[in-house]
Amino acid sequence: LSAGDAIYGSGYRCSLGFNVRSGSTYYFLTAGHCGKSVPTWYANSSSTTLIGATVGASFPGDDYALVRYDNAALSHTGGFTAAEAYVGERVTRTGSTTGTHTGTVTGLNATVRYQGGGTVRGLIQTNVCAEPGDSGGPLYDGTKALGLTSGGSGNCRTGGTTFFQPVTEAARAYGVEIY
Ligand code: TYR
Repeated sequence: LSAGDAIYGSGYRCSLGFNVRSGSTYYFLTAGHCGKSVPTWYANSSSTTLIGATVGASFPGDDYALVRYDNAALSHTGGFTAAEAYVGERVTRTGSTTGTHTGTVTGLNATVRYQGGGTVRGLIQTNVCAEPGDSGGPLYDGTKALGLTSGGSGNCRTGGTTFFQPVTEAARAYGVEIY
């Protein structure tokens, strides 16, 4: 699996953020609000292809989760290096609902209070659109891994504002390396 692919569990669909590793154990990062709701992830909506278990999730406050690859038959493509986003940076987002969209970083260290509960701090703000199901998917600049899709407003027809969890903080929290 690779960045932006659909992941399924407990009736939810989210998106894979970035593949990561600790030694020879492979995982991926996704959104914390996805991980909080789903203990076991599958690669298909019929839940016949296991990916693995959510082994950590942080939401609210932050919005990141760690999922282990428990199915050795699955590939886990890399190619990214973790980096910090900067204001004005041209960025790209990929997700399982709306595919790939581009835009610009418009702010850093944003605080968002989501409807339905939960305030998340320290987010990257962008004018890239996203929609439900894109959550957890990657924000990147070329091969620089920047963020995980958290939430926002608008849509990919009229445009939107989307907030992202910085990946550096998530990788540090779990002691894993983006590759
Ligand atoms: N939070 C949404 C999810 O869980 C993702 C999303 C992002 C939704 C931006 C709307 C939006 O404007 O999939």
